[in-house]
Amino acid sequence: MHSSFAAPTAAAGQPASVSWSPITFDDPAITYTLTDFGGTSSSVVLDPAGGANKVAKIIKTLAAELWAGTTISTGPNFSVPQIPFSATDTIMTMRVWAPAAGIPIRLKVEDAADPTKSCETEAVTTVANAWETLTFNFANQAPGTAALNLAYTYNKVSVFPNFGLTGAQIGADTTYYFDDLTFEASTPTTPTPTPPPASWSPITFDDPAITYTLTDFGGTSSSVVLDAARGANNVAKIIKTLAAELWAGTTISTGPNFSVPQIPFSATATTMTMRVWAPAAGIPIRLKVEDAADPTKSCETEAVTTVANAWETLTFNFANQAPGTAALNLAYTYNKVSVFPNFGLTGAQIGADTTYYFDDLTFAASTPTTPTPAHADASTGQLVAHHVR
Ligand SMILES: [Ca+2]
Ligand SMILES: [Ca+2]
Repeated sequence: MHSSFAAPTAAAGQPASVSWSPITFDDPAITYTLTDFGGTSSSVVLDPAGGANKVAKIIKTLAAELWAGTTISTGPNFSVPQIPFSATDTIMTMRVWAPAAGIPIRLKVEDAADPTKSCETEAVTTVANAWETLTFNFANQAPGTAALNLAYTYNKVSVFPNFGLTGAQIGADTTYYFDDLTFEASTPTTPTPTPPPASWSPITFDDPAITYTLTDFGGTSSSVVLDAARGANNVAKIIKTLAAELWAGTTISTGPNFSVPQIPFSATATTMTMRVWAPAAGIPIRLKVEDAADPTKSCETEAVTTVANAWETLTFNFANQAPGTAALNLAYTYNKVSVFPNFGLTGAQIGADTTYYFDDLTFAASTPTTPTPAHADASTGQLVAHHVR
């Protein structure tokens, strides 16, 4: 006997209401439903950073409306457990992986039973192609949208990647990842006060407390990737594309406004070193330092690679500025750094995309910094894995 339709369990009443818990996409007891609207295409996938962690992948397609998005639900009728907003608790956080910095991510909560009751707010990405945790304060609703009303039940949530631009305006399918949608309970989430200026330390791309930002210009394409040669070591990968200008490069920053901590140049300490992996020997690598607040204050110098497809440590002496560029001025603040792979040749002149890796940007203090064991990567046998990228 096949009884096709189970009667709605009206008499059974509502299940005990489930209390809110973070949406991780990892609980095997929970069915995560992604409901697209306006031209998104979404699915639950493995974390693009690797491992067994599951995340939501949302593609905003070329055909997407400016308001395209995805409802994330774990219960019936596109619902989630009621989000326990209160007068003092109005914040959710979510981990976001976006293709660029500066992209607005809108989050909307509403009453699953009454779409007229909603609240929308936005946060803006600050890094490209890396996870970051964005904060959504529903006390700061998006302009032109309803304020949070604590008398309402908010038990539905939707995310709108790059809200306000159509797929056509963006010009391509763009892919986002989301994870760990979390309600931030009351231990007051005061934004951490701006810490005192950090002092310079080597840029390793490995400190989980530091957000490494790679900002491309002139036709590079960069990301922080694993160094297959050394296990869990992270490095910066910079592709100088076929379309690149001769001055294409990438700014490496760890602070606001594309900054790094001030580089402590002195009359006797003018040198930085950086580990470089280039596709050929004889390639000029230009390094530029400048004042993050004043681009007219800069100094550029170059070093030339000596090996192909292997790590080497290059030395950049800013006392020897590149011809035609400004000399080092010790009265200036140098707290911004950019690297220009194969400076002086366009991608077209090079004839192909070319890929570089950089790591361990280090200020060489007057006392020579002896390499630490962690940097002893000259054993060439470890390097083979790079060829399989
Ligand atoms: Ca997850
Ligand atoms: Ca590293």
